[in-house]
Amino acid sequence: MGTVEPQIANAGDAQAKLTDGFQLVIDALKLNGIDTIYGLPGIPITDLTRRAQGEGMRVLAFRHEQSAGYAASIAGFLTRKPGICLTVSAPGFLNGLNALAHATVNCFPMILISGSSEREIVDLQQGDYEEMDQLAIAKPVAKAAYRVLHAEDIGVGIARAIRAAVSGRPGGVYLDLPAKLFAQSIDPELGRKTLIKVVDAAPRQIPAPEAVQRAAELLKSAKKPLIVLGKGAAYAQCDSEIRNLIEKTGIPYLPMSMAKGLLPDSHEQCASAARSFVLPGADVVMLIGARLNWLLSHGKGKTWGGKGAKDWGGQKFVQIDISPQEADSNVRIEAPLVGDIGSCISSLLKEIDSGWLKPPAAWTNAVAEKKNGNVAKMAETLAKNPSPMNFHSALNVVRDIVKANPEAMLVNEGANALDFTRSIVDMYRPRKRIDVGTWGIMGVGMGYCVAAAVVTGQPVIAIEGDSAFGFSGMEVETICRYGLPVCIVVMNNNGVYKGTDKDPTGRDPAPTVFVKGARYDKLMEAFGGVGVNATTPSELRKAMEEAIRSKKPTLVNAVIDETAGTESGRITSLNPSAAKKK
Ligand code: ADP
Ligand code: TPW
Ligand code: MG
Repeated sequence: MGTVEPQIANAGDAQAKLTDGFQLVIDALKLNGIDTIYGLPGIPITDLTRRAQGEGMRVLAFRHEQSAGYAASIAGFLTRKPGICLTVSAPGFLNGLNALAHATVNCFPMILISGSSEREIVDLQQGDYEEMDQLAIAKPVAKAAYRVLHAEDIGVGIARAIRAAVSGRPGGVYLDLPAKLFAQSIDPELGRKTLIKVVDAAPRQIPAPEAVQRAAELLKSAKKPLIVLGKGAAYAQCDSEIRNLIEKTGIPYLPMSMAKGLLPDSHEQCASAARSFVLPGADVVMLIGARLNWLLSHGKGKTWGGKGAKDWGGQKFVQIDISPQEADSNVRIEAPLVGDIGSCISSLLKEIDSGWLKPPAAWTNAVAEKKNGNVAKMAETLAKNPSPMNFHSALNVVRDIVKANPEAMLVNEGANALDFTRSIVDMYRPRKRIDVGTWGIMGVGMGYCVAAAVVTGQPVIAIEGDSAFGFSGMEVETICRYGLPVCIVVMNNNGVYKGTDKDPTGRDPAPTVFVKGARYDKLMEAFGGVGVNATTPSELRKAMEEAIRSKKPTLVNAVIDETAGTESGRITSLNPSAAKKK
């Protein structure tokens, strides 16, 4: 770098011969294979959206930046390329920031590009239009954050943002583009030379041989081994290596929610239905792209067979992760294996090929027995047809529809609507299930639907709590506008968790309840989509089958027994008041 001396032209130069900041941003993105922008126009980026579209990029405009941001984040997860969210300054930026934080927390590569106001005025706090020091605000929630002041630095800015988003542990990157930058003129040839095509943005990271050996030895010593697959394993896109490892070793495995389908949930080694048996029972656990955070009870406590809430259960851990800092974050990791999952598993397979004995039958049979018992119990519950419809009888339908359409994407958010779907609806292919992620966040739904449809070209099924849906519900217009094959099922139980709470004073509705008998289907009809009110499993089945067949945007208002849910779904223990009641 540094060989080119770009000349920023003065006003009055022959405009036709010059290029500008807008163009360089578009050229830099395209040069790096980025062809889609999720955003919302306004000063100073309206022309950027127009010109990007004019240059053949897909520009998907949302009704709220948060949805655009969530769309970009999940596009990053699905494609391993940074998802781009484009917003206006201050309020638009802040609306997008939630998704940037979400991307960082979930290890999804994303770039939030926001226009910003005039630096001189912002820095002196003189009160500019939408004045805000966005770079400073983005830093704590971003993996990296950059600002570009000169047109000739656009190439570097975008290259740095891409590399930061996808290399090592992926995350959210903020790129601040002040209004003045877009109009800066520059000679096209000089401008072109400043662009950078990023080479090997997410390099393979080969594990150290001694770390591989240590991990293999620990696994070989196990009497009751278990593999936990996390969404990092789904992200890594090394599906056949993962399948090979699991089938060659014969170790039972547990998929975290977004790792479901890496191997079909119907696989004989899948231990999902025996989770509360395998976690405390295992002696050696290999984590593949899964953190020992709250979703795995921090690797200790009663879930893992520990005596008290914070006691170690006695398991020894192997942890495959690209982040060297992840090991020992909660409990001791005996065999950290740092590298990209594909390389780590290939190396492990070589070690294991020589002299691997399948785990003792006492263990695998016990797991199978537990699992079969639980599956049979669940089948009984699913076969019931209560009136009104409940989560189980509705999700029994969704389970069949997903089985018949294994390529379809499944978006899922809510509390009971999330927990029941995760346990009842089996997944058959990798990266088909996308949900609330590490934070258990509400509001990802419709943004995820748009990105899933656009990125995969497959039908999308969204199972949404009625509260969860409300966070991004206006994006049904976006779904209709782009004519996306999305079938939304709102599990309508009249509220957050349940529809039965009352204000003790009798004045207002309780904070957890909504309008009774609301018809979310009518919202879809307002924009030309198909709305269906379903009060029975057979009505739900017919509506979903028709939605998949027709590919028309569809919203099914599935009327669910308002007493059916539990407070906080499966995580009641984290709810302070509920914990006290125990
Ligand atoms: P889950 O919520 O499914 O348990 P987490 O989000 O907690 O999964 O963990 C994902 C982990 O995967 C992160 O620690 C991240 O560093 C790791 N990871 C992401 N991509 C890769 C990769 N290509 N190779 C190795 N580890 C990865
Ligand atoms: C951004 C807190 C967790 S789950 C939930 C809320 C508000 C909604 C549950 O009701 P829903 O599901 O969707 O109707 P169901 O089936 O149990 O009735 N704000 C954000 N994220 C979270 N997680 C919350 C609030 C919450
Ligand atoms: Mg609800």
